Amino acid sequence: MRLTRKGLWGGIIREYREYLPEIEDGAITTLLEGNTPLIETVNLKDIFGDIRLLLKYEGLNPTGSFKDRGMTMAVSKAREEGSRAIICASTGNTSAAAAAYAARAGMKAYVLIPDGAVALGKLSQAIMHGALVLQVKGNFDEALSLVKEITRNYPVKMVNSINPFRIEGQKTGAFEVCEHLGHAPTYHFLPVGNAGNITAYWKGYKEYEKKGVISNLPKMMGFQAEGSAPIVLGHPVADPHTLATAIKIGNPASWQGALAARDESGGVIDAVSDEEIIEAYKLLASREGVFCEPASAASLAGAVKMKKEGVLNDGDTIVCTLTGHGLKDPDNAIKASPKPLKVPAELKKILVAMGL
Ligand code: AN7
Repeated sequence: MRLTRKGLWGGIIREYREYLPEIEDGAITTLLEGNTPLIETVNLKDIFGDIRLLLKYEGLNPTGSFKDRGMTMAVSKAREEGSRAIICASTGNTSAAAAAYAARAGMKAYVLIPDGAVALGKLSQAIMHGALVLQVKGNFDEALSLVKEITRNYPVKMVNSINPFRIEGQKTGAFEVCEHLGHAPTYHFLPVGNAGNITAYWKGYKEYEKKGVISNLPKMMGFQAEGSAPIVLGHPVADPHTLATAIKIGNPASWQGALAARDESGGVIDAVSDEEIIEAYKLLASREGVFCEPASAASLAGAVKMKKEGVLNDGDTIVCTLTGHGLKDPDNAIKASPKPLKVPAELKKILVAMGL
């Protein structure tokens, strides 16, 4: 196990090559994703007591989400195969990553996003990186069906997480957690949308255990938003709802992967309400100084819920993956917070407003 590293980080393909599908040097397309911090929480003892709680802050990837880990693999492989164009349906973050990595590879990116349901930062990224952005008058699930149809008939490479290389790249998140801790956590909490990431983390943990890098496996704890919780309900949701637009998905592509992660690890797939998500979102920003997007906070909201239900114990080590950066979704941040005070440019009035 590499508990310390020498030299500069080379991105997940170069760092974890022996654990990933083979790939030609010349095809590697990287923005040096990965190597994100595992931040120990220090101000949540009133909620978690003697539980050790750490945050895997994936918002610090190059395009601000965990999608970069999968996208470096998917785009590099597409390039190796000679593809000239990639396509995805997305609730936002996949489109941002696809657009950036396609730009880097000199490829065309087509992204289909649900009209009006993608956070502002993500939309700005896809546009800035030069993707053709198609705002579909429908939801994510409809957009994904259309993408599948297009890739069946045209030479455009699908980079949604149905593409197995996406999962391969994303499993490196689990590797990093093990290296940082020196072991696997007791529980690993994740938000669940299309369920690719929980599938990928579980694959990563199992591979490290098989290779003898770790000797324990975590229980995988996936949380959907209450209005978009097909896996919890046991059937697809035709018209999913949640303010956490990243996980507003009614028919997850990796449904079976999520069930396997839950059942093999002895974990849980459950739901949290939008209110619980916003509470966790504000708690992280205001108490820990860590800003994630609403969907990401479903992981912590899930941990709070499990603590309240008596599932977690003192001495447990818990990791919550914070999948995307808070700056992705400025509208929800502003909505969740008190309005800044407007003051005249006068010292006296400012001092009064400051309570001095
Ligand atoms: C911040 O970008 O599906 O369960 O199209 O952006 O692996 O789908 C995003 C998903 C969690 C859920 N947190 O992960 C997309 C997309 C954030 C996300 C998820 C997403 P999966």
